[in-house]
Amino acid sequence: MPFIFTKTLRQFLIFSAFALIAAPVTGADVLFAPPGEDKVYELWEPAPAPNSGAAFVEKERREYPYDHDWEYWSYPLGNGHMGANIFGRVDSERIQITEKTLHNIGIYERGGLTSFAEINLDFEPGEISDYRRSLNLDEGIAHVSYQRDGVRHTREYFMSYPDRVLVVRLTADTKGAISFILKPKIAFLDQADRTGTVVASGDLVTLAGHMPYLDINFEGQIKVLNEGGSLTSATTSGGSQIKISNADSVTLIFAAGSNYELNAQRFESYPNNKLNPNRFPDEAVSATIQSAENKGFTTLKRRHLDDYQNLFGRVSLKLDSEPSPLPTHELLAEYKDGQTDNWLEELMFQYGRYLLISSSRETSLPANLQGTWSQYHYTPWTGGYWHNINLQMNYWGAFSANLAEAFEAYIKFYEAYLPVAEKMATEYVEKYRPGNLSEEPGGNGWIVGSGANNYYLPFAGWGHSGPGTGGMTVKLFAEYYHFTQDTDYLKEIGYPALRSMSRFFSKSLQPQDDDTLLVYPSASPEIKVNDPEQLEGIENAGTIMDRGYYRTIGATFDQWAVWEVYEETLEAAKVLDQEGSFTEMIEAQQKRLDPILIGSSGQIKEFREETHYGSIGNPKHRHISHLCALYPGTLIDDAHEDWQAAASKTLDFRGNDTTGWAMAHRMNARARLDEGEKAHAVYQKLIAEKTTPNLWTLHPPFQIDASLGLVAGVAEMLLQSHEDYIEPLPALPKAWSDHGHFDGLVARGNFLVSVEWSEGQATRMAVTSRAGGECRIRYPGIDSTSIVDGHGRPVETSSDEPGQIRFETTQGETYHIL
Ligand code: FUC
Repeated sequence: MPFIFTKTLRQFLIFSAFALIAAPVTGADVLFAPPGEDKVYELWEPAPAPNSGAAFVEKERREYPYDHDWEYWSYPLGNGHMGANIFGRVDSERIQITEKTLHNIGIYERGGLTSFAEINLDFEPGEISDYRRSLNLDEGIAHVSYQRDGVRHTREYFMSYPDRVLVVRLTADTKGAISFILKPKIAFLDQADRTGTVVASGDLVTLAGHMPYLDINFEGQIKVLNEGGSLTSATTSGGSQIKISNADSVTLIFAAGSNYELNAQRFESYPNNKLNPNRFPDEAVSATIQSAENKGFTTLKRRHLDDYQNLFGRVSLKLDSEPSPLPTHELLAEYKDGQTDNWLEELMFQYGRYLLISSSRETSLPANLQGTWSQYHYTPWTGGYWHNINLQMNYWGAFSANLAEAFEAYIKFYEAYLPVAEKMATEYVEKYRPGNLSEEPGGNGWIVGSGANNYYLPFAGWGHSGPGTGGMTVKLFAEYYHFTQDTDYLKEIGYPALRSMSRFFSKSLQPQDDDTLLVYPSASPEIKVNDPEQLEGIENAGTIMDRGYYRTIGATFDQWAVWEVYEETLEAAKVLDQEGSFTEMIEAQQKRLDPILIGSSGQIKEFREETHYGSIGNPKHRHISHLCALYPGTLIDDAHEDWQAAASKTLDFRGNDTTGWAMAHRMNARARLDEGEKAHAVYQKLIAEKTTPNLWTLHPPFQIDASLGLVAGVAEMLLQSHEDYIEPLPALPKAWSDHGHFDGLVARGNFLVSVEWSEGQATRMAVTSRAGGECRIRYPGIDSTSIVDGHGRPVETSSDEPGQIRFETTQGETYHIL
């Protein structure tokens, strides 16, 4: 299923962006070093992260705990399964570990992510100088370097996906200079929700325990591999440790696991019968450690780099930027102070790609609300999969930013929860639309509600989110196909998911007197009416539910979701030649949805009964769910200029004073409208107001969605392809326009695209066809350019109208637009 990124493709890619052009084209073996590409993407600081300890949390933000040191200053590493936060300290180093399956009861008593372990490395005091720590994004490696009493000490940290371990390597420029005490702890062992032991024996520390609530058995092991010097281990009731004395170098290998298995049973009942209490992760964790030990540090590092760089290295970017010499917190402080810097904007994009690679891999669980990182006993919002925007936002950028494999984590998750999602759809139809009930298994489609986690799937359609959450989710399944063109996937997974969601939607619609079909019951995620007086005088007003949530009929979000899912289902059916009575039925229904209405203020209405802008709900609300029809949807498109104008106006009304993720959504929406300056302005605001010195982004508190959503946003400003054409530079803001390029972004149809620009105009463009098929490009003046293939042979093109061309492509071939 995953597409393969071969060396030849990479060569094509580098070649295509930077080579040739005026000179005769000689073939893919011509390689030019990309000019000015010797830059290093890194976060760095001249001081260790502050640390008040795991137990020290503040409670300010909506009563959620937060650890300022961890959230602002530590560097995150991850391999999808685990996360590690590195503080880089020289007195007592703190490495905090998260393992995605470790959950306690959580703040809503439906399960929630909890921290796994705290590993300290206690060093002797000494005279420290010349300190530097960094997180190198080109390598996926954190570094610490300093002089202690005249000896240079260096550390490297990486989280390997292929070997499923965290590796920490300590070296010094003087033999025998490395001494420290390794003190691992099970996080929050003083809390009643877990028991466990930490046993140090020889060169190994084992942290093993049990969490009765979900029957979790967990285990972590740390192996110490020293060259030179000696080890002494001690296990006492006060803690277990290994003392490392006078080593030349030390490698620490950490692995962890639990008895969690991803399958339908996880979601069946709550909270009982979740896991098999007689299964223990000991054997698997021991085998992982053994296998990593056998490989040794050099091999582990090479395997990590091969794996990581194959993903990270796919996109090169230059946003008219020069690398900054400043430490990251100073760069950010200056930015917040108004000295905006394109380098930081470029770095945030690449960092978002790094965070996605680190938190979502083919065999891991998906990226959750905090990616894969939590230092908390009770993670804010449970650290779950919030399906009323956050989860989807995590993956919006995956496809265009050339990381489609990251979404496979979610596909596996979906396959596991599907039987329960189908049962819930049946319950839903039974409850609200009993006349439409099908008795067949899966016959009512599937649904997914908002606050899911690894052990729990919520019902959709309560007051705070309508059935559209499932529609917004399955849209990602369609995008996976558009970007990869993987028809086997479409046949086996994508189309069945779309078709089944369409089936559910077809049952949730209620015919109206005016012949429209409206979703009932329906809601726009999180919209509340706090004062019932607001609804006075509004004809056909909905109902105020528990806690103020507003329930209605045919909210724009739900109507859009039905329209979009029908559209994708119809398209997929055509690709697979599966059209028939079902597709005819939904095609007929799609025409009766009347999804977009314009209100008296010229706004896109969020609710059909809405009059002027803001007449229902909070006019400054963070959610802009009705504008999902614009992004990630395709309903508000170039064929509907009036809707686009209304969407722009709605964004103006809503404003940008909002949470981190909500800014990222606005950025994408503005990009879709080709409003480059406005997209850029909200991006700048996200960096200035919601970004921490470790470049994480905040709701607040910390959530991963804005960091991943902005990846989609930047890509959307540079390249679009949702309207059947590849459109380079649709929303290039002035600040980036003098000179820049991108190389390796992906367009629908699975075209790898490279563009160079100068003074706001594309000056070179190359497209590598990864799946064959027709390539269509829209760009002013493109119909008067000529196109050659990778061998310099002219390519025949045709043009339907000015500014557009189309031509047939051969899989694997690169086309240069001159
Ligand atoms: C949605 C949002 C909140 C928050 C939560 C995790 O409910 O409305 O702002 O991001 O998810």
